[in-house]
Amino acid sequence: MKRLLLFVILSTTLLFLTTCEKKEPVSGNEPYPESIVLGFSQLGAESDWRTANSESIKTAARDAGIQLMFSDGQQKQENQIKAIRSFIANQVDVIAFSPLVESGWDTVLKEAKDAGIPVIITDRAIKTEDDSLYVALMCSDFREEGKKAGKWLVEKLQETKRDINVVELQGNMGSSPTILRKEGFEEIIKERPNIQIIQSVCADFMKSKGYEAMEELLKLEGDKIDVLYAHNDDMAIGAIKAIEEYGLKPGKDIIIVSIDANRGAFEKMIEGKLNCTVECNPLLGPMLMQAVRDVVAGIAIPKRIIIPGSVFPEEVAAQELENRKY
Ligand code: GYE
Repeated sequence: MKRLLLFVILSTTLLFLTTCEKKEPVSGNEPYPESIVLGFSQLGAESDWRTANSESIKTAARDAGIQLMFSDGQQKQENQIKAIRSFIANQVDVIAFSPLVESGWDTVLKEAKDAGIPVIITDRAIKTEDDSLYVALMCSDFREEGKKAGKWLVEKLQETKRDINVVELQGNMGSSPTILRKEGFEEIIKERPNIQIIQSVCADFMKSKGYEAMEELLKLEGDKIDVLYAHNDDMAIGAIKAIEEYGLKPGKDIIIVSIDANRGAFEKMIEGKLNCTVECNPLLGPMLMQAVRDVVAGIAIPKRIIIPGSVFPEEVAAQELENRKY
C-alpha cells in the first residue's frame, strides 16, 4: 500500500514537472510571451486548396491563442514582399509565408533576419543560397507527387502499346509545385516512349484558367488527346467542363489525373469524370502554430518538415469521400 502511495506521488510530481517544463520561461528569467504575434503572408486565393489552407491557418491560430496578422498577396510577389516588410515594421514575433514563386526572396528575408525575426516557410519552397534566412520549411514533396501521378498513369496504360498523347496543365510559372510536379511526372513517363506530352501550358492552378486552356488545347489537338495531367484538381475540374462542351467524355475518352485530392475531385471521380488524384494536404495550420510556439520558446525544430500524402484512384472515391476534410 505504502509503495503504491509512493508511486502515485512520484508519478504525479513527474507529470507536474513535465507539464510545467513546456511553460517555462525561455531563458529562465524572461516571462513566457503572453500572446505571440504571427505575421502570415498568403500568396492568394486561386484554388480550393488555398481556401482550405487559409482557413486552417486562421482556425489554428485562434485555437492556439496566437495573434495572427494575415495578408492576402493576391497572386503577386510584390504584395507578399510588402506584407513581410510591414510585419517587420510591426515587430511581430514570427513571420510565415507561402511563396508564390521560388526566386526573389533573399533581400526581404535578410531584412527579417537583421531584425531578429524568425521566418517559417510553408506550403511551397524557395530558392536561396543562404539557408540561414529561414528556420524551417514545411511542405509536401512535389516531385514525389508528380512521380505518383506518372506511376498511376503508366500502370493504367500498361497494356496499351499505341502512342498516347498527354496534355499538361501546369500551375503558376516559377513556383516549386509547378516545377517539381512536372519534373517528377516526366521522370516516370520517360520510361515509356509511347507516352508523350504533346502540349504543356500554364493555367495558374485556377479552375477558370483550366477551362480556358483546355478549350484551346481541344481546338488545337482535338481527338488526338488521350490524357490530361493537371497540376491541381481545380484546373482538372475546369478542363472537365471544356471537354464535355467539346463533346467528349472526361474520364473515358480522355483519362484525367490531377493533384490535391480535394472534395471536388472526389465528386468528379464518383461521377466517372476524373480517374485519379494525388493527395497534397493543405491543412497545415496546427503544425505551423506548433512550430511558431516552439520557435518562440527557443525549441529547435526540423529544418524540413515533409507533409505526407496518398494516391486516390477512382475505384476508392465513393468510400473515401466521407473522410475528406477539404
Ligand atoms: O496544389 C494548388 C494550389 O502550393 C501545394 O497551390 C500548393 C498548390 C496546390 O493552388 O491547388
